[in-house]
Order: sequence, then structure tokens, then C-alpha cells
Amino acid sequence: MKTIFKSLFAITVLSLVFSSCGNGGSDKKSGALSSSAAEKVYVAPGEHDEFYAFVSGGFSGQLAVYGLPSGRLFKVIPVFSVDAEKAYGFNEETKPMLNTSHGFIPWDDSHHPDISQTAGELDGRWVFINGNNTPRIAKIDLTTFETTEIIEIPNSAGNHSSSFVTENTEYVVAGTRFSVPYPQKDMPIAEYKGNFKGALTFISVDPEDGGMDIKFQIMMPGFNYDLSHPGRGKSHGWFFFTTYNTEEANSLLEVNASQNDKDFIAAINWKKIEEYVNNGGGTKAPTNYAHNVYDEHTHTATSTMKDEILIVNPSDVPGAIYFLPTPKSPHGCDVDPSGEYIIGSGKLAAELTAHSFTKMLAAIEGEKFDGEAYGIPILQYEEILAGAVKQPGLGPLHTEFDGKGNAYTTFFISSEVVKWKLGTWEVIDRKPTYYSVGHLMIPGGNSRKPFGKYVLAMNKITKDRYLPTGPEVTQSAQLYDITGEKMELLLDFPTIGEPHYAAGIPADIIKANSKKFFKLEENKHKYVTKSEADAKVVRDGNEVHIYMTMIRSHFAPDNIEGIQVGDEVFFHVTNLEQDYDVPHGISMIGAQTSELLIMPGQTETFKWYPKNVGVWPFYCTDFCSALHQEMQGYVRVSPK
Ligand code: CUK
Ligand code: CUA
Repeated sequence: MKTIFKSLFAITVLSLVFSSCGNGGSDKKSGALSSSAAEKVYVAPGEHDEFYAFVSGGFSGQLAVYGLPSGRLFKVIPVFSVDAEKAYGFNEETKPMLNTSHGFIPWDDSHHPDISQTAGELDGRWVFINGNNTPRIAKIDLTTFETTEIIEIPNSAGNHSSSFVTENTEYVVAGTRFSVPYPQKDMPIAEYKGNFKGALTFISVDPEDGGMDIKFQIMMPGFNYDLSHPGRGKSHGWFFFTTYNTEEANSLLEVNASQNDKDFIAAINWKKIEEYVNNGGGTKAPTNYAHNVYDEHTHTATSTMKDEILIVNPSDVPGAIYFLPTPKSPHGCDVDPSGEYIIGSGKLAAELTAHSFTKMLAAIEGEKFDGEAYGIPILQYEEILAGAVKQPGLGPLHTEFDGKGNAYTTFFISSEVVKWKLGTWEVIDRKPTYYSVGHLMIPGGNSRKPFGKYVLAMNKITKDRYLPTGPEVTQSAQLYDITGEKMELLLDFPTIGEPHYAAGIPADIIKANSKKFFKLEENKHKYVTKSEADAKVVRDGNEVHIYMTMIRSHFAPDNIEGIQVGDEVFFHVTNLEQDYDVPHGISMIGAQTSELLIMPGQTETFKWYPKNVGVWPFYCTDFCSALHQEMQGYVRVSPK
């Protein structure tokens, strides 16, 4: 996004940018905060925050958990990137989570978390998030706050318009920023137009256990599919995707890709396509994608490679897909709580466009078409337009809703959040952001029931807002009170990675179900050791399996002999504690991996390749009791 906008700066709004955006750094407008701002974000020691905010970690590949209104960071959940602190991607149990058709991938770029819904309201069971680079969707279980499933999206590239859920979490949906040859093949890039395809993927979610499965993939024309949102309420059953580069330029220098006065929002009647597929429609096609599942009882992930996918072409299901003309390279595409308004934010447009779902259906019924693109009818713009917010700001990106008839839109170029009224389209208030805001988030603000108390703005540029830390400065978010007519800036707080989007939810919906520890009797790990009496060392050729336990404040066994240079040594370590917040860690000198941090009742494994004879120590890495420094042991390594 930064790159695109840097070019836009240059060609369209150079003078305006510098007068309105405040990116210069010397012009620090902290604003006069009211004295009550501090009170509004102050959560007294020992008190809990009112909301959880799950904020994407951007190029860290992770998902961070903050409390609102305090902005305190509680946890960084490893999702797409290895994490040495938690041994994610380092221990034997979680390595399969990062398996893909390209092999083990230790990193990704995560953008859009979305919380599962029931009847259009947040239910707090799972949060989904996309991996942008090597297309994947992950699911995090909100009882354990751990990543429990990752599914790769084949035929996609730049998995950006993801991962948004339908109002009963029937599907989590993935779009594709890049169109690519389908199937992939060696061909001249200049022959893009008419030959590349954009895959939109509908992943079903099992209502009981949340299991994900790719139900079908729609092979769309070769545009860029940027953001998406489900219909809700009256528009439940539809999904909306913004497109840009409908010119199908293979090089996106502005001259090529911003010629069309309007691009499209693609409206997809997924219920109709689901019905077609359930009746045997679609074509099975060969492919390769990984499906990785972490099992809470074996505490182990397995990776399965799938080799087939169900493809649906738009022409297979007439009447299921329409294009809604939307000015100038729309980025965000947001549906209001009633499901009536579909807001398209044309990045280069002078106004915000609101389409009417009711008018859209009438236009379809009355065949008010303005031609077609690749056989997909284009609806007449005037027939579907509900209204427009005129001259609201520069560079509109994303909109959320407060459930009281107001919408809040971010403007990247003019660095502000603008509050406006649904239906009258009048601007009510605008507040600057510091600086260059991307997404914003109101807890529940993309559901039927928003909790319209705060809006969180996630900024792309930080500049002078914090103490300098060399050339790289912190990423940041800002919290505004939106309970009054005017918004009030309350708080800046630093975030990890680049915060793209976030999902917020009242803490009470999640808190009661949060797991305290794993029950030892339910531990079905292949190498679990349930009591110290069962601790042992088992040799099998040059493989050695150590069945180890840990409890305050010792390991069993703690003196291990009979290991030889050249062995492959597996430490299978079970934490025997059955209490809240008593993890133990283990680390081994010279081990070619991270520490393990093992929760009560859990088993984890690391591998060690002893290279030198001697007596080598290991110890607990998490200060666990007064005798933490006594929690240690030795391994004796003898010559082969
Ligand atoms: S976003 Cu991913 S480039 Cu507007 Cu959802 Cu920042
Ligand atoms: Cu166990 Cu420190």
C-alpha cells in the first residue's frame, strides 16, 4: 500500500498531501487532549480491560492480543512465523503447521483477522487470519489462544481480500490480489490480459469443531481482488469483493492500471453457487495444498497434502455473479450492520460510494445492465447507487460502523478518520490520525451488532510520535472515544509488525471459556510421561528418546548417561503441573533449536545432535519457584 500511495502522492495530490497530512515530522499536532482522556483509558492495577483487540502483526506474520482501552499487550500468538519464545515452528509438534506445497515456510505477512460469528454477532470461538505471501488461512482457538489450523489456498497469489467470515461462519473467504495463469505455466507476462485468472476461495467451517475445508473456488477474470466483505442480514448469502486493475495491465505503473473511470465490486451469490455445488456442479481439478491441524489432545500437528479442488467458472452458474461499477480502484468494501449498504472506497475517487443492496436486486431483476465483462453482467451504476459522501477526504480506505447509524472511514492521504451518517451521507466529524491510517476497527464493527464505544485506528507511518529507536521506529495504533457526537483521541500505543486490520470483542464473551491448563489425564501425546516413575531413556539404533517430566522444581531424569556423539536425541518433555500459570521451560546447551516453553499438562519435543564428548547441562528457562535455579540436569556424551 505504501508504494502505491507514494506514487499517487506524486501524480495527483502532492500539494494537498503536505498541507494536510502532517507527515513532515516537525509539525507534531498531539492535539489538546481533555483531562478525562487519561481516565478513560486507565485500567487500574489488577483490573481487566473491557475489550480484547486482536491486531494483525503484518510482516511479523503473527497476531497480537491487546486490551482496550488500555492498549496493553497481552500475547503475541504465533501464526505464520516461527517463534523461538514459544518454540512454535521449532519443536517437533508444531513444525507441521508451517508446511506448504512449497515446503516448510517460516514466515508470512498477516493482514486481516476476523472473529467467528453466529447469527451475524461475534461468538468468540475462533479468530481467522490470512497469510498474504504464500496464501494460507489460519484459525486460532480462542479457548487456548493458539493456532490450531492452517489451510493453504492453491491457485491464489497475494491472499489479501481474506479472511472474512459469513454471518454464521459457514465460510471463511479468501480472495486473490494477483491474478496468475491457471493452471500455472511458463508463458510471457505480457500475455496476461485475458489469460490470467483470479481465484476466489470459499472454505467451509465445521460448526462443531471448526474444521476447515475448501468447498469450492471460483475462477474469476484476471483482475486484482483487493478486499472483501460478506453480506449480512438482508444481504446474507452474498459476498462482495473490490477489484482494481480491471484494465488487466501486467505492469501496474499508474498509466496502465488506473485508466478506467470505474472498477468493480464483484457481488457473488454464494448461496446459489453452494446449491450448484451441492447438486454435483463444478469441476474437480488437480492441485496441491497443505492442510495442517493441531490437535489439543495429542498436542501435535499433522500436515496433509491435498491433491484436488472443486473449480466453478462464472459461466457455469448464470445469475450468481454481477459487477457493481465503483469509482477508481476501490480498496475497502464494507457492509453496514443492516446489510443494505455496500461501501466502496475508491482510492483515487473524490467521493465515497454507497451501493444499495435492495436496488442491486431490483437492477438484477429488471436487467438494468451496462454491458458485461467476460460474460458477467455489469449493473448500471445509477440504478444501484444509494448515495455518496462528497469530498470526505483524500484516499479513502476502510469503513466500520457503530450500530447507531454512523459510519467511520479512514483516509490514508489526508490522515484522518471521518464520521458520517448512513442514509444522509453527511459528514459529522473528522479527526486527524498520526499518521496515514490504514484500517480502523470498532469491536463488532463489521457484524450485525457493533459495540460502538471506541474506534481503533491503525497507522502506516509513525514518524515522531514516540522516542526514536534508530531508523526503525515502532508501529502504532490510536484509540478514539466515539460515544459522543464528536470523536475524541484518547491514546497512542505501539504495536508489533505492521498493524493492518484488527478484530475486537467484549472480553466477557471470551474470558469465561479461556483454558487455565491442559488436563494431564487427557494428554494423548505419543511420548507423554504421566508420572516421574515412568521417566526413562530408550535407545533405538542411533535414535535416543528421553521420556522426561518437569514439576516444581526438578526434571526426571536429571542425569542422563549413555548418549553418544552422532546420536539423534529426542527430549520428550511433559509438564506434570496441574495449576494455572505454571509453565516450565527447558533448554540444552548447543541445541540447534529454541527452548521449549511447556504449559501444565502438555508435552513438547526438541531434537539435539550432540557433537562433542563431555557432560552438558540443561535447565528450566521460566522462573517457576524459589528453587527455579535448582531446576537443572546433565547429559553425559561419550564417544561413538
Ligand atoms: S490493508 Cu493490507 S495493505 Cu488496507 Cu487491509 Cu494495508
Ligand atoms: Cu521450572 Cu524454572
